[in-house]
Formats: sequence, C-alpha cells, structure tokens
Amino acid sequence: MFENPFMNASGVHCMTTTELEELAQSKAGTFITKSCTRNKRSGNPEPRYYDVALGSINSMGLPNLGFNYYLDYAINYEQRQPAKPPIFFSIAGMNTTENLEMLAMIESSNFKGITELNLSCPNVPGKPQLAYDFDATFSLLKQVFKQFTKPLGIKLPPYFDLVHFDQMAEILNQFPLVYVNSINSIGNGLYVDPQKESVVIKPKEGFGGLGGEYIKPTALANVRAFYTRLKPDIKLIGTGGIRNGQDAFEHLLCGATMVQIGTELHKEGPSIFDRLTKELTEIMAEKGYQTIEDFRGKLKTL
Ligand code: RRO
Repeated sequence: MFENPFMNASGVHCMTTTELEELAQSKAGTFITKSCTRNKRSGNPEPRYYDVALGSINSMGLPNLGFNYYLDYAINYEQRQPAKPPIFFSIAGMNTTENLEMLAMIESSNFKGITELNLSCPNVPGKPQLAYDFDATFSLLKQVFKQFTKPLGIKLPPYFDLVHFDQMAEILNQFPLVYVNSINSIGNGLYVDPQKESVVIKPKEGFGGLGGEYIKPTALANVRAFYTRLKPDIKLIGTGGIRNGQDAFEHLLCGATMVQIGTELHKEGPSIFDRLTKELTEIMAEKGYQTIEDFRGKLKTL
C-alpha cells in the first residue's frame, strides 16, 4: 500500500489546507495533518521555530486550526482521491477527556485513514510529554481502545534507556496499535547564539524541541529498539534526522515501514520528496535491492 515510504512529519508544512494540498501534489507517498486540539489554538509567542546548521529548535506550542478544520479536509481529500494511499490525521488533546472526545468523533465520522495520537508534544508550558509517564500512557491506551476501532498509531518521544524501551514495548504490545512513530523532537534543548549572547526562540526562555541532523542517532536507536521489541503487527514509522536518501535507507534498515521528514522539509519545501525518492532509488539500485522489503529491518550486528 505504501510503495513510496516518504511523508512529512506532523507539524511541518501541514497547518493549512494550502500546505496540505502542496504535500498531496508532491512526490510524498502520503502525508499527515498538524497535530490538532478540539478548538483552534494560536500557540506560543514568536519567534518559535529556528533553523540552525545541524537542525532546528522549535517551541510552537501546538498552534492549529482546530479538529474540525483538519477532519473536514481529510474527509474531503479522501472523497476527491479515493485511489490514493490513506492520509494520516494527527491529534494531540490537552488531556484524556479531549483525546477521547476527538477519537469518538473520528470513530463516528466518514474518515477512512489512519489516526496518529501524539503523546509527545514537548512545548506546552506546564504539560509534560505524556509518554514519559508509563502508567498514564497505559491507562490512556486502555480507555482509547475501549471505544476506538479504526486504525490508530502513536507518536512517541525519544527514550534513552534500554529498560525504558523494554517497559514501553511491554505496554504497547498489549494494544492493537497499527504503528509506533519514533521520534518526536528531542524535548527541551537549548540553542545559544554566541554573537548575540542570546537564545534564538522566545517561548520558555529559549528551550525547545530539537530536530534534524542532531537527532538522527537517537531516532535510529528508538526505531531499532522498538522494531526488535514490538509484535510484528505494530509497524514502525521512522522520524528524525532524515536529510537525504542515505538517512532514509538507514531508518528502513533499522525497521521503519515509513519515514517522515520534518526539519529538512521545513528548510527545502515539498520538492524535497523528489530528491529523496531519487536518492533512495539510486542507493537501492547500487546495492542491487529491488524492493524495500529486501532490506527492511535487516540491520547487522557485530
Ligand atoms: O506544536 C509544537 O510545539 C510541537 C508539537 Br505538538 C510536537 O509534537 N512536537 C514538536 O516538536 N512541536
């Protein structure tokens, strides 16, 4: 179904229907909407996203045009493009009630695509990333799957400890998730401009989620750790540090089924998907691989 593994990472180039249509018309295999809340939010004060040489730092604060805006777009897209691969719809409620309410509305709607529950937004002041609380994650997923029967994936923050991979995988394996998306930005980094002797984004005294080249090894570790721990029906989406075909190849080798592009899509725009597709195809041809299945997950150890 997903011959082309490339898509945007939620948050980048997917806030408005204009941006979403640009993704729809790009070489991406499919695309995902900006994480939304029940009602629209303006997010944190600007500047709140900053590109740096090795990546990006953001503290957007979940600005979005509201649940109905994205659900209407997604359903309309499906009706216009019934033959296209499924579209992904991202939600990030501020609490359990809001998440369950949005899921109930998706459940009873005509939406046929895949829902992504974002458990890892690092940028709403006072709200910790839910998936760092293992008990709260288990309890939320229990409630979610009591009512929700459509395909559901979750977006996780990065973990940095093998025991945490074990514990989270044990929780996730109890649920009929269709995928796990690793990773969200590495939360609460701090970028310093030495000339100005200043931080570069306004919210939270300059603290924000890191993306891009900085985070690729952490992203690959998370994809690999979950690929080797989750039951095979839970697929992996690999996100983090993909700037070229080789980075995508590495994510696929670690076990990703799809790969998402955030920082580099923000820098380059949707034409990046032409370049990435071409570069990955070239690498596969050089290595003599006909399909992604020939090498997916087959990372060697020493
Ligand atoms: O909007 C954001 O600040 C944001 C979100 Br919801 C997220 O999941 N990840 C991120 O880096 N920024």
